Amino acid sequence: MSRKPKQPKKENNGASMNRRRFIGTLAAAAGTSALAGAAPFAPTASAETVHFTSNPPGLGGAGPFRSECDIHDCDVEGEIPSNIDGAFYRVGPDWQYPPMAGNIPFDGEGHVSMFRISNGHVDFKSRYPRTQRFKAQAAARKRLFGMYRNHFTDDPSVAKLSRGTANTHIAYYNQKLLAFKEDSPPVMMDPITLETVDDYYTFGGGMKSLTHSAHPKFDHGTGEIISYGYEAKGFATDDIYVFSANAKGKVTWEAWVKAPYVGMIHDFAVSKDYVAFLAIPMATNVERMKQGQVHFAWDSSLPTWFGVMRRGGDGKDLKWFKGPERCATHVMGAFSDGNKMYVDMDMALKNQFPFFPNLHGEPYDPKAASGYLHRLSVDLSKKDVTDYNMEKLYPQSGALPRQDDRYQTIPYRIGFMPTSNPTKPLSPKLGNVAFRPTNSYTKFDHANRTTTEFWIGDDSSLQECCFVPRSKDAAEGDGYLVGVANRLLEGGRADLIIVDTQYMEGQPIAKVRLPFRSYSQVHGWWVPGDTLPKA
Ligand code: V55
Ligand code: FE
Repeated sequence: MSRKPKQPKKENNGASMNRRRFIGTLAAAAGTSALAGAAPFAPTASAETVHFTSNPPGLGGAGPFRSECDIHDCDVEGEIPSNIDGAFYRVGPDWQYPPMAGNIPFDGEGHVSMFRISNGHVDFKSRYPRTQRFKAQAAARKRLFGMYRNHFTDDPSVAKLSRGTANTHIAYYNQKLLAFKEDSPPVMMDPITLETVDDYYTFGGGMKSLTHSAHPKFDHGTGEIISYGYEAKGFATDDIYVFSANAKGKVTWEAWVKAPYVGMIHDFAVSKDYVAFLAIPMATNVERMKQGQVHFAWDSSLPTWFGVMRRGGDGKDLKWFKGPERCATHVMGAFSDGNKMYVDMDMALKNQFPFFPNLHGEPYDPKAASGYLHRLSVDLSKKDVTDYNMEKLYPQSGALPRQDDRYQTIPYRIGFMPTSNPTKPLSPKLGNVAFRPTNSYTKFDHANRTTTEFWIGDDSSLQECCFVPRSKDAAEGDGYLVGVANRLLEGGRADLIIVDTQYMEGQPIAKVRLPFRSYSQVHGWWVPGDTLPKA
């Protein structure tokens, strides 16, 4: 089936908008919930009117932003050292049109922003990637795609288009940005202008998978990308495609393997010698999809499976090791030592996504959804071993762990993660909030299992951070963290925060003040200025 860009015919066969309000479920990290209830609306309103309910589901409670904008010379409080030169890119969902009732924050159109930092100055730019989906909806002036990863709910006119929203992660590869959604191939963007260059990038046809993960890994030395797709032969297939491509876009290795069951495989791990996957009980549920629901439901009766295979091999050696019900989404870092493979992930007992339903009707349990860093490991030389090992590394709870990305695929020592410190005060000014904001970045040193913490204060919530090396050859973890903070007493207005990793306990060295809230990031990526194309 060809999914090359094609504009659908302009026809008016979409269902009229359902204006019923629904419960807006938000990110676990910073959720509040809106009240459900029927909202009366004027019967004279046209079905084609673009109108957002007061609270469509947005990550972190952010409403639709929808503004593509440029700010030349942002307001900077503090001083940005001149050794910070590069671009911080971030992406997150930002509804283009009002979502179908019951849809979830993860289905908003990807919106990419860039903070270009140089000589103490910051220029900001934000653009929607022109996905096939975005272009079709813009032309029709309405929503054409239905529920999260559910093609059964789409307008028939878009059946041949890529459903990808490019809303999850962004990375720099071969002088271009790639914006990812795990149900489709990447969307390629120009790193200077943020214009979309290719709405369906397949490594020149070299990538055989119909999907591509949001979490490729990069070999810092060679620029090689190592990546995969799940449901790789199409909807609800148990095929995983693993591949690598050199720094110039040529696929140099590929293997097809099978998943133990069909479900979300959001991130993976790559070491010098091995590739590892964790299959979690977030199972693809075709029956529910046919009833108009989202792609996944959490099946607590399923085990987890940790699969390890040789990197560069044919995949026949892939072995799945069993574990109990757990939710884990992101890899901080991974490494191997001879026959032993180690993968560090934040891990929780139960479903961490309030907006993905529990199959057996259990209510969402925020305590069981709290993630803690765990080290998963197996010794591949022990032929009779059937289960993987799991060690809890630290007491801090959090999500979205990162590392010094120069250490992807090789032994690493330093990691970072947004956390919430339960011992810090909650500002009475925040009112009676039912949640504790994520207001720390914790630095983890695995060499001695120590931590240091940057705490932003009780009136802010922090999004994911990215690490910026102090210089090209700075020691591991020596540099800065960049990340967006929402100021909760200012309607969530956004500041880019810059923290020195040697002075985690101090104040940010600089704050880049945006005059608005913006959308919430899922993931971000730092690109050193000397590797960017000349403007
Ligand atoms: C994640 C995010 C997604 C998704 C699946 O853990 C998993 C993150 C923003 O979309 O579709
Ligand atoms: Fe992710």
